[in-house]
Amino acid sequence: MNSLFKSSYRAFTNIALIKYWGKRHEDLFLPLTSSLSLTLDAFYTDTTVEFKPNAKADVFILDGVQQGVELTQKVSQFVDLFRETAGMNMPVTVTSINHVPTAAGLASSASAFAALASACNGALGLGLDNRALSIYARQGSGSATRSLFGGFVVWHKGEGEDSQSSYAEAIDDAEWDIGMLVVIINQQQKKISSRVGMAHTRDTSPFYAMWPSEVEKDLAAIIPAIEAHDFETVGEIAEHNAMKMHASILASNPSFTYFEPDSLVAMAIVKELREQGIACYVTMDAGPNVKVIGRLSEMDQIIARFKHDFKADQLIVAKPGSAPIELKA
Ligand code: 2P0
Repeated sequence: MNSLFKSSYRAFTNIALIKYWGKRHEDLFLPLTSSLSLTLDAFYTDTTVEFKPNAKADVFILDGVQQGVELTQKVSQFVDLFRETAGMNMPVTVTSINHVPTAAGLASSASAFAALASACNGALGLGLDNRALSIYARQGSGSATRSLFGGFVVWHKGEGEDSQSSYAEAIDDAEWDIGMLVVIINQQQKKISSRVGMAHTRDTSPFYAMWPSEVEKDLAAIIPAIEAHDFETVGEIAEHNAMKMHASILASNPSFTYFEPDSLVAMAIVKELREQGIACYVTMDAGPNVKVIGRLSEMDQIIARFKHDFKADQLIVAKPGSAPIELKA
């Protein structure tokens, strides 16, 4: 519903094919490298923002539960970016429903901050475009930058400490034969958040020195492959990029990993499918869940094989998703 000072948006999560792992500026959420993702339709956050001139304080309700001081403050600080832009200071009530297994490596923060940025823009009538909103979303969570667009999206790292130069851009609508099978291995909160994990990797992993140049190479190779709809090259580059990120994480000191035994089971299945002539590839984020990049036209065969080792409710097919959409009453 959208009335005076009120607006609702749905934003979709995204999964990086070329990962963001490490910041050069913590407070501004400026990344060390650019990254590239595919927005997915199956995981999203619905958020309503309402500014209330007579309210006493900000309120944040997530999945029907009013949140405590810590999370509310996080939301308040983010909304402050918009209140400053609008030159007003009205309290806000933010109501969100997450259709994403929270903090299980499915980037709920990506859809959450993209939806919140879009709804703040709508509620305050600021008229910012999605590129401008991606700069706001970035300051909530890095991966949220990319959820302001649909299909394949690049997040440009930008220059120096210039916040305005680090934004997202859509490069391809992904309306071809590509999607993801998300294999839910564990829905529990992850033990080491991305924020902590990426700083630890950057600061202690000797392999991290190679990461920025590997990302540059992978981006330069994957963008033309996406433009050519070359599924196999896209998948190969994405899988290799994810493994390089996880190898760099493993080489941290003290070492850690997001892999769990079933993550390795899923990876072995993907190799087996490839040997049988079904091209599919693995990517993984800051959690144990495995995302299988596959042709939508071959998903039934991929799922049939996964069902030997996983339950049906652990397997979710996602098609490419869109930019945030306004929810009207
Ligand atoms: C990505 N991930 O590119 C990478 C790959 C997880 C692994 O972005 O500190 O929640 O809020 O910027 O965005 C997850 O990290 O971290 C993430 P912050 P974020 O999708």
